Amino acid sequence: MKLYRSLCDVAKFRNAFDFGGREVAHWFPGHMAKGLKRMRASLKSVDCIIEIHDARIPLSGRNPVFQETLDVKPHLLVLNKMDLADLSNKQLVPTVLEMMTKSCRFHREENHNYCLMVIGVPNVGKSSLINSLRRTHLKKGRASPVGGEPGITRAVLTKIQVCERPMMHLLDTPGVLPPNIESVETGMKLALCGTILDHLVGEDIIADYLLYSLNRLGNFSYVEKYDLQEPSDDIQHVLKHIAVKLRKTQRVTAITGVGNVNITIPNYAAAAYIFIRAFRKGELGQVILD
Ligand SMILES: Nc1nc2c(ncn2[C@@H]2O[C@H](COP(=O)(O)OP(=O)(O)OP(=O)(O)O)[C@@H](O)[C@H]2O)c(=O)[nH]1
Ligand SMILES: [Mg+2]
Repeated sequence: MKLYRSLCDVAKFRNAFDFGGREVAHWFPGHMAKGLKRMRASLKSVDCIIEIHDARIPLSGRNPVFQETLDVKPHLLVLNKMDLADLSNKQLVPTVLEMMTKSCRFHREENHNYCLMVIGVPNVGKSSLINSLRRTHLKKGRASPVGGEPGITRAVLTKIQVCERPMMHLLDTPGVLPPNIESVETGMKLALCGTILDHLVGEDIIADYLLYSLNRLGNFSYVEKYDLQEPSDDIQHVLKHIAVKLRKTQRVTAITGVGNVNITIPNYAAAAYIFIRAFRKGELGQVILD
């Protein structure tokens, strides 16, 4: 791997991102408000809450609304989307069991039938975690649909068995964002990690924020991956290389004074889509944005 991080390289990068007067992304559709209400209503039958976080945004990914409205103890925070996720899955059942049996509220001798609620912002892997626990402990297939876009789970509180001894059910819930996201920067990190629908923020700006973040963190894996000469802070330049390398170009006809000419231009929108997806799949390396 080449080492680009000379003083000269660092100096040429932006040290702040220009949001250009953008407003905080707002995505709090009906299913989130309804979901939150139903989650609160079923707290009485819940023995433990598992709150899933995207490990890349341990701070920005926290939804303060959960702390305010779903204040049930025990409450376990799980950092998902990291390589050790499989390992933590296996440890999860013994961990929550210990938490529940130690907690006064659930010190009920006769209760060996546990109900846990899995909460988190959209697309962090709540349903994946439930499926994975079910696979590990019951050797059973997928019970909850999973997808690369936020807002896959909309049905409120589907109860899924994940373990036989002890009998444990998990309640899957729709991902919920805070109704008011703290700042544009927090919103951009949430968008980059796929918790907000891309078109509500704009893939062009998400791609630029990704480039800014990679450079800020000295992560230049994109340079070799997309055949650039050196790191760049110019998103158009980077997207052009991505488009050319992956043949995302368009033939257009230009009208000139001496007749029509066919020219090939990069498809910047397709390149931005590819750049963002590569980051989300971990192809640009592991990154902590906070
Ligand atoms: N790289 C990586 N991807 C993961 C991990 N866990 C889940 N995913 C992916 O993240 C995406 C979202 O997973 P889901 O389980 O649908 O997330 P969710 O929190 O249930 O999402 P909503 O129902 O939309 O709120 C899917 O593409 C999963 O394959 C993980 O540990 N690492
Ligand atoms: Mg889900």
